Amino acid sequence: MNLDHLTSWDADWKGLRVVVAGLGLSGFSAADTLIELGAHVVVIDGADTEVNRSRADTLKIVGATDVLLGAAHTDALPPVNGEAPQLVVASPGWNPRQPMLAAAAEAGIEIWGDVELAWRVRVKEGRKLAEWVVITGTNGKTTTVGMTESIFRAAGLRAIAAGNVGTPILDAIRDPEGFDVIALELSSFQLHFTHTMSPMASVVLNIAEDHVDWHGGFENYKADKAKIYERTRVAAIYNADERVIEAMVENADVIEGCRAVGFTTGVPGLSMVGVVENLLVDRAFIEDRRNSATELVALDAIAEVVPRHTAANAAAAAALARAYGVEPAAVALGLSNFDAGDHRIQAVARRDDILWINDSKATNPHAASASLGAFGSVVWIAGGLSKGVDYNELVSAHAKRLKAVVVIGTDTAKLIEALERHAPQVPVFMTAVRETVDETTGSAHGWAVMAEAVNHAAAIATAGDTVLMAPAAASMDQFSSYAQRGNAFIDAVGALMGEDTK
Ligand code: UMA
Repeated sequence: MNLDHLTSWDADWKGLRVVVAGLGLSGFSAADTLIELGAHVVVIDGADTEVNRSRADTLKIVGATDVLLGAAHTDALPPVNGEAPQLVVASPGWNPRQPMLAAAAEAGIEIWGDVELAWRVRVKEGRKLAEWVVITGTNGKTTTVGMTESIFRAAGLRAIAAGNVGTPILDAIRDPEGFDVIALELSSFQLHFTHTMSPMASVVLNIAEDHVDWHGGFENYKADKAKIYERTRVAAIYNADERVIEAMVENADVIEGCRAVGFTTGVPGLSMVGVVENLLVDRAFIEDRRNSATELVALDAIAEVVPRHTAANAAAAAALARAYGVEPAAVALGLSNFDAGDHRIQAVARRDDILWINDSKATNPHAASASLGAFGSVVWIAGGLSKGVDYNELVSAHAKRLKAVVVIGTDTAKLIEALERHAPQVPVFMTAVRETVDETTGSAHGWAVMAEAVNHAAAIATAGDTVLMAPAAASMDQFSSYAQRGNAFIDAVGALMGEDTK
């Protein structure tokens, strides 16, 4: 069925037969929205858990046609009101090769993500229409989206950070007061299922191997990331230090008049935001950009220590905000106000000249590389769900600074192989591989694993060392999230030190 006419909240959604795949954050918001629009909605989710059962009850009360929980329901397309569905809305965690989605594609049924749905319903009579500035990249997305939101707020705008950062975009869209601007973090999964979005400004922060399993290869991953630039209207912003990203902009089909704007941590060329000495400066959004640059903010006003990747994120956020028309003073205020939050290169304790760092947010080699590079002699706690990535480059680049490695996680063969190949002299300590799922709640909790890892590290580290928990892998094999993994580390370090952490 052709769904091209469904481009506003006020279009005729009534009676549309939709299957929503997934009952997590995005699936719930998509189903709830579609029901409100008058569509017939069947929701399916492979997990028949207490949380899902309670969400299912809520959706049924508001008018879902059906909610089907359990693995048996995810293999085939369910009918909606006895007929084939006309649309499938997939949650980002669903792999396009998963049997139900593959069947939908085979049958020629459109598959949207919640972002595509949100783009189509963002126009509603009587509600403020928000501009979208959109952000992707392998690392730094959440920081950049937060910085961007902070700048917009400093400029007095009603702004929100939404998308992969945690607040589903449909929740932001349906906010009764509406927003002037939405800073939207998009994962490669979300981009895969997004087809008609036309943002005001867009940026790819950086590209490195990640989520290779889901996409079926690095090339597919890059292609999905590049989709962010399609139909951009004002500024397609690229990392000027990564040629592959500039090429994505060159190849994108943007709206006429859209400019390509670079960001860099070096001296900016024409039409770039970059760094001169200790200042973030704009040579893109000013009149006389050929001959001059405008100061935005001093880097040391952003944080005490500004590693290179933080400066890059700030430059990207500033470029997005400047594309919207935010004044330099608000960029300075917004970046100074921004607080990076926990689990990203977070100093947890220092005792006997040993520094303990929680970088649980380092869920892939690229992110782990940024933090390993910041320290001298490191006892590295690493491992988890590898998501099919390769560790050879990471280990060979940092072998010299590794004093020892403590391995956690259940999917560590590739990491261990890389350590044997590129760092054979570095001692490797294994924690006992174990399942950590709590039988009553059904969720993972790796407290004991992390306590064991921290005790190993404590036995090895001496004055001048850093114990760095930057796993270069996802957490879900032994923890419920990277935040829980980080908290487990903080707790274990706290227990080791007695009361006197920090
Ligand atoms: N499910 C199935 N079958 C499948 C896959 C999933 O039944 O094959 C079900 C699960 O049982 C679960 C539901 O689908 O109930 C989960 O859906 P989901 O994994 O897509 O997660 P949501 O709760 O909808 O959260 C998603 C993002 N999750 C993922 O991309 C995996 C969240 O990003 C995001 O914050 C949220 O939408 C709001 O937009 C999280 C994430 O890990 C933080 N992102 C990855 C990353 O940052 O690296 C991409």
